[in-house]
Amino acid sequence: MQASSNASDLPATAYIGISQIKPLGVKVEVPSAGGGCGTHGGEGKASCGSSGGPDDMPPDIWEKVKNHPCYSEEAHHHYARMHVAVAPACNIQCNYCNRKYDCSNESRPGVVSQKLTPEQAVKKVVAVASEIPQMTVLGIAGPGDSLASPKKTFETFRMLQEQAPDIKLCLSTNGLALPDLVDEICRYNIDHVTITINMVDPAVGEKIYPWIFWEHKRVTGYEAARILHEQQMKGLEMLTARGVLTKINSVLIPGINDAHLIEVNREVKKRGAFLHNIMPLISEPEHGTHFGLTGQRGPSAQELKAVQDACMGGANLMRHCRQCRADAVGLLGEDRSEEFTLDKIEQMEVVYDLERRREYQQRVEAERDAQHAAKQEALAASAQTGAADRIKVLVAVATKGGGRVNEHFGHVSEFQIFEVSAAEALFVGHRRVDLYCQGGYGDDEQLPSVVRAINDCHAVLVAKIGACPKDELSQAGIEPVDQYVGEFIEKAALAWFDDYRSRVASGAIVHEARGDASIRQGAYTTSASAA
Ligand code: CLF
Ligand code: SF4
Repeated sequence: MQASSNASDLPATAYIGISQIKPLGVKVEVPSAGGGCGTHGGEGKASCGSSGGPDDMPPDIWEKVKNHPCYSEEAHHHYARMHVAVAPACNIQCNYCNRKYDCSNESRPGVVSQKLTPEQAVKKVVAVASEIPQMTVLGIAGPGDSLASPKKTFETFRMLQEQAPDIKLCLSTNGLALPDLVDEICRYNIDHVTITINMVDPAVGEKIYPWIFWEHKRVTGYEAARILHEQQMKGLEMLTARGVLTKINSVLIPGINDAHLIEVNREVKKRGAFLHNIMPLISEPEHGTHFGLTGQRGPSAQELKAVQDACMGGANLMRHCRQCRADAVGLLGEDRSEEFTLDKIEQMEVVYDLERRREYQQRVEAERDAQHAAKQEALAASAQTGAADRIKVLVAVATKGGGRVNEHFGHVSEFQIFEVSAAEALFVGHRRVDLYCQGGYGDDEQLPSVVRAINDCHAVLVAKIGACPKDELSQAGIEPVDQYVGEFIEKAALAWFDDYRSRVASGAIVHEARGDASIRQGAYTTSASAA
């Protein structure tokens, strides 16, 4: 195994401010894939990312990701995933986790409503898939570590494969037990595995992991982090060799691993990771975690984006993660788990109609093709106007799905954020907010928090907006835009940007940089997701 510190041009343990981080700009050499059952190794995967499409990757890889909402940014506008909480145990301790809550690796801190047996879990998946034909992926992501309870995890996958063979299987793990279970993962055709890797240097790791449970005893400190690191790297290499698409999740912890995540990105790319998902630490005292209780803060929106941008050129980035619950159901950013409690499933008449699911998904594909064509058309039009300037701005978009500007400002619980330039409109994240519209009336007390959440944006694209929020946004320097109702997002964002540039060029307005924005902690609360 290559020592992580040798591969970096930054000292692995040195802390530098996020503002000092520069984009990588270097190509990392990718070793050829190992043998085994894998047919696509590191180099094939590394050329494509979550925003890639069929033109950016081999057809067999596209087949695996095209309707996986986490592995394809485009797919997440159309397809849903669900998690079943069958894996309660964990074999390590992370300083951002409280055992009473969901696994923070793949879910926000929040109590899992119901832990399930494999039989209950499969029943629930079949019921959800019957009701939500765009639900294409089952993930096991806790509430502990999926591979710390391997019997329950694999039994669930085995039974589901028999009953709903079209559903893709996905799991997430801290990686400690991974090398021993790669054969099982391949046996059940689990094509998507997430490993949470927060460090590639045990000196950084010991600040994140107080202990691991290893070979029947508790190991602490540097040694614990060293073992975990070695298992994670070994597991990733084994998955790559077998052709399993692997995503790496990293929790960005300011002052501990922010600068170091660039090196993590390099190391996982070398080992064939398909995607790297850098997520903000969620840390509040009321979560009862070590970090929450000791005042460790999470990053701001600009800090998160700076680290993500600095990793461009390394492993491809996922930026649309919603840090969802270990029992989440629905599109990313929505949670329909309350509709599918065990009691409710008992009352449901469940018919698993594979044909209906296929027909529905064909209609979704037609919509995606239209979205793709609209984006290409808008880019071509934008190119013709000549991009003499290098202006790049963020815009917030109100959408309820389908990749269109189709939500009222007052009904938004999450804005999608696009970075727009003359050359492209790129999805770069989302911002959770409290609903402005409460029971049919605008709640003006919510407006400052909405402005704070999108304060780094130059405009907000909405289907409709009232006079009061319009004024408040304008005063804050954020342009409310409601003339692109129902348009595909990229097309609308590029069209607005063309107009913006021409106003700047004519001197009608002055282009100015925006400030920072805050990421809402404990993002998915009931009040925000209700309604
Ligand atoms: Fe679930 Fe994770 Fe599979 Fe997705 S989630 S096990 S890869 S199906 Fe997705 Fe949720 Fe982010 Fe995870 S949005 S937390 S990345
Ligand atoms: Fe918690 Fe997940 Fe870390 Fe285990 S791996 S301690 S469940 S965050």
